Amino acid sequence: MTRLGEWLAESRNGVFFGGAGVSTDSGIPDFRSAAGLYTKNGGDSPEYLLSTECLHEEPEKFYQLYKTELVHPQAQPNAAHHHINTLIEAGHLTSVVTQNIDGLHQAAGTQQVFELHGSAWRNHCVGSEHHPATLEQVMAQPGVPHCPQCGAMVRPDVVLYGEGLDMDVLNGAVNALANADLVIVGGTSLNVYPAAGLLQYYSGDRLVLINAEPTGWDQAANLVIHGRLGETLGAVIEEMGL
Ligand code: CNA
Repeated sequence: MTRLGEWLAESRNGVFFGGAGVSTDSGIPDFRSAAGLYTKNGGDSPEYLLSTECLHEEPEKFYQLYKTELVHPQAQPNAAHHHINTLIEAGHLTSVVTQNIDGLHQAAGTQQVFELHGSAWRNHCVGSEHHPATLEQVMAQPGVPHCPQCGAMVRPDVVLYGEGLDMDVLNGAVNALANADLVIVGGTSLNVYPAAGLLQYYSGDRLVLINAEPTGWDQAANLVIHGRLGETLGAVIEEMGL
């Protein structure tokens, strides 16, 4: 058996920690690989275009990028989301900590998901009443969406550059990582903080990194696999007979 297969088979409390690379096979581009967002948008940086400053000062610009590049309501979970859910159902992993905002782990059946950066599927207006809005309502209006009830701009419940993480989500993720007997990190360049820094709460010796490219955390991991997530997890699940 491979080392990953052995560790997963022994794990009862594992956590999967992921990023945009988990969803690339669903047709959602990530930020930092060759075809990602960071190689496009010549002028403004993605950090500015996805910041709270841009949302409030140039909402048209924000929504232009957000609606065309970041949000893909038709996307379906891919093999990686399904394999992770299989490992949860088999009792080897307990939860997912994700930087993604696409809701695809839940679409694959996973219930315990700590969405560090929120979800595109939840939205509210910036008026004093914070009326909720659906993603459908956001996407149906051209350009900047407005609240049908009060007319204020609608914004997604996602954590933009310049904003802090939700404390309940953060505490849940920290707790899961601190109690984990194995952590599999997959499909993330681990460049975005504070999310990447949460890995420091895992104090065990089974930190596994699965990523298409090297990351700055490769030296800190106990096992590094440079490969595609769907295929790597598919092979290990087969090996485990799941
Ligand atoms: P990133 O910085 O773009 O890194 C993604 C990493 O995944 C890269 O190192 C790729 O090499 C790797 N990768 C891509 N596809 C695969 C694959 N199939 N198998 C294995 N590795 C792969 O993205 P991060 O998540 O690290 O950055 C954090 C940002 C990106 C968060 O704030 C996210 O909200 C944001 N984001 C989210 C989505 C989404 O919700 N699907 C999409 C794009 C960006």
